[in-house]
Amino acid sequence: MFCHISEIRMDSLLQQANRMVFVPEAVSALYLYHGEAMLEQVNNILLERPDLSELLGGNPQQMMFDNHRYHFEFMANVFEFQGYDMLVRTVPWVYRAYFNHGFSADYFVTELEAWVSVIKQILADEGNTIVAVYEFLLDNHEVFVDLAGQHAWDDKVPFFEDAQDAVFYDHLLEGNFAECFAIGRAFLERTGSLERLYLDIFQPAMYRIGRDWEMGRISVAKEHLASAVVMRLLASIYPLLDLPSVDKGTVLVTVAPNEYHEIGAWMVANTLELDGWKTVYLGANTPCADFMNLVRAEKPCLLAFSIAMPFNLRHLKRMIDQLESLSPAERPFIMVGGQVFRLGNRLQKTLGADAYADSCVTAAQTARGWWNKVQ
Ligand code: B12
Repeated sequence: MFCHISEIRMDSLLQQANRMVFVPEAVSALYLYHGEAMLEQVNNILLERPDLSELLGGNPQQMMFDNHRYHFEFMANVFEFQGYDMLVRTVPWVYRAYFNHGFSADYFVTELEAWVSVIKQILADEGNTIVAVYEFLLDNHEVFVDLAGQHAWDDKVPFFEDAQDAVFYDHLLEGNFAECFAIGRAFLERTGSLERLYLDIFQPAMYRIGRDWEMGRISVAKEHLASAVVMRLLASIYPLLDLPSVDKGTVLVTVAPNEYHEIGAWMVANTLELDGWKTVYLGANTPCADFMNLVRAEKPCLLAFSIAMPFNLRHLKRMIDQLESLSPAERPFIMVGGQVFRLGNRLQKTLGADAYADSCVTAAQTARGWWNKVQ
C-alpha cells in the first residue's frame, strides 16, 4: 500500500503534537484574559515592519488585524480543548487560504515570532507551555508550508465534470435562483428524496464554493450570494413536501453562539421534521443567555448543536454546560455535528455531547436509534 508523502508528514506532526505538554487551565485562562492587550502589541509589531505591504501581498491591513483576532480566538480554543490535533490540521488550511489571497510565507513567521515575544513579555514564565506550542509551529513552518500546497479543505468534493450538479453550481455562482429552483424541484420529483437533494446537489455545491474561495478563485461576495440562494431553496422546496404527523418528541436544533454557518443545521432540522420529530429550529448565532429560557419553555428531549468554526468551540461548551442546571430527568440527549469535528478527535467528548453525526441523514438515523431505545 502506498502512502502519500503529505499524509506521512501530517502523521508525524500529529505524533509530535500528541507528545506536547498540555497548557494548564489557569494558564489558558490567563492567555484569554490578556487577549486584547496581546493583540494590540502583535498588531503594533507588524505595523512597524517596513516590508509589511510585501508580507501582506498588498492586501489591506484590516485583513491582517482580522487574522490576528481569528488566530488568538482559535489558539484560546486549542488550549482550552487541549486540541493539538485540531491545531496541526488547521494550520495548513490557514496558510493555504492566506497564500491564495496573496499573503507571503514570511508573514506567518513574523506573526508567530511577534506572538512569542508578546507572550513572553506579558505572561512571563507562566506562559512557558504556550510558548512551547508557538515554537512547535515555528520549527515546523516549512512542513506546514509544504502541506498547504498539497490539499484543499474539501478535497473529496467532486469536480462535477459534465453532471447536472455542474450546471447547478454554475447557476448558483451567478445567483440564478430560478434555474437552481427548477433543478432542485425536478430532482425532488424524480427521486422523491429531499435528503438526496441535500446530500447530492446542495451540500457538494456549497463545499465547492468553500474550496473555490479558499483557493482564491471566488470572492466572499460570491460565497454570500450562493449561501443566500441555497437558503431560499431550503425555504421554498421544503413546503413542496407533505409533512408527516409527529410521532416522536421535541428536538431543538441550534447553531453555536457566534457561528454564522447555518445551512447544515437547517438541513438537519428539515430532515428530523420529516422523520416525525416536533422540530424547533433556531438558526445561526443563538445567544447563550437566551438559550436556557427556550429550553425550559420547549422542554426538548433532544438537542442538536451545529458548529463549523473551531474558534466557537468554547462558546458552545458554555451553552452545553448550562444544561447542568437541569435535573437528570429533564436533561435532553445531546447530538452535535458540523465541520469542526473533522479537526479533533476528542471534541465531542470534551463538549459533553452524547452523539455525533456527520450528515443530515446520519443525524436522523442517530436520533431515531436513540428514540427507539428510550421508548
Ligand atoms: C457559506 C459559507 C459561509 C457563509 C455562511 C452563510 C450561512 N448563512 O450559513 C458565511 C459567508 C457567513 C461564512 C463565513 C465564514 N466562513 Co464559511 N463557509 C461557507 C461554505 C462555503 C459553505 C457552508 C455550508 O453551507 N456547507 C454546506 C452544509 C450543508 O454542510 P455542513 O455545514 O457540513 O453540514 C452538514 C454536516 O456537517 C452535518 N451537520 C451540520 N450541522 C450539524 C448538526 C448536527 C447536530 C448534526 C448531527 C449534523 C450536522 O449535516 C449537514 C448536512 O449534511 C463553507 C465551505 C464548506 N466546506 O462547507 C465555508 C467554510 C466553512 N467557511 C470557512 C471560513 C474560514 C469562514 C470565515 C472565518 C471566513 C469567511 N470565509 O468569510 C467566516 C466565519 C464566520 C463565523 N463566525 O461563523 C472555512 C472553514 C475552514 C476551517 N478550517 O475551519 C470553510 C470550510 C471554507 C473553506 N474551504 O476554507 N461562510
